[in-house]
Amino acid sequence: MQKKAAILQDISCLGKCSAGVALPIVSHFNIECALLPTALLSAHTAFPTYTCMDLTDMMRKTMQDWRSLDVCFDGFYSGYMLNCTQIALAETFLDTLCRDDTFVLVDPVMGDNGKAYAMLSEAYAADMRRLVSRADIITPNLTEAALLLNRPPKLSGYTEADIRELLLSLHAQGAKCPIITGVSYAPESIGAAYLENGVYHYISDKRFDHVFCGTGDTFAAVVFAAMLQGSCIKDAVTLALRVLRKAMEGEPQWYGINFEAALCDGTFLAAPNN
Ligand code: PXL
Repeated sequence: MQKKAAILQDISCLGKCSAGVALPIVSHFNIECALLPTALLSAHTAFPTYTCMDLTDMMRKTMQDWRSLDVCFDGFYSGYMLNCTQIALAETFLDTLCRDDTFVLVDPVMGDNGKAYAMLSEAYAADMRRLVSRADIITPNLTEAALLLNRPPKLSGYTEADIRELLLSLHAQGAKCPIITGVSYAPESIGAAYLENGVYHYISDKRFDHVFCGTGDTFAAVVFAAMLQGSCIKDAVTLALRVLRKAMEGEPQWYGINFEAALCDGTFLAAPNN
């Protein structure tokens, strides 16, 4: 049976992130996607100007409709959400439209490069802490890991011991399997560190200097889709890093990475059970 995934993300009409990245990637793994949009933006928030429509009411009504249709999802992946009400709706979604064995990935999108996004408040971070404790996998970057732990974000200078401590603290706070992205111990490489059954692992790939909105969304979408199709964490993370490398080779595009190139390269996204 084809797997069904629910994706809670914004739609950014210009720029490559969130639903614009998640839908093509997850579909590429032969997974049927249902999108629950959290917001509609004229462009993502890294553009100098943008207009944002809050879709909280639409989320509530859509969930009512889906419940009346008796739909139930094999996978749940949440990303950019605007407010605490949306986080609460995500929890209700898990309670009413998912099963106990639904695979859950929460990307706690709250900031990047040491800076919190505009929607962040203490209440938002506290509610996000509750949501991440419901997930099988969480994929914070270093800034988001610090925010989840209520610490000031630090940009660089992390040692392996620091990263282990961050992962163990996230785990102690309820995250089953935290994967921290953007971890670099050498100038030429960058990757992801994670805890699996309490054991530390680190996988890296080539580092690129340019920084793009949507990189974390691409990583999370590949890990989500590969694991929903049966990959282990190690294979899913390795694949996601290879996709990022392919997407960042060539000309830098400031509005987003070239994930399409990776999608068109058949060997990149060959999921084990497709
Ligand atoms: O990539 C995360 C993200 C998602 N959605 C919107 C964003 C960003 C990052 O800036 O602006 C609207």
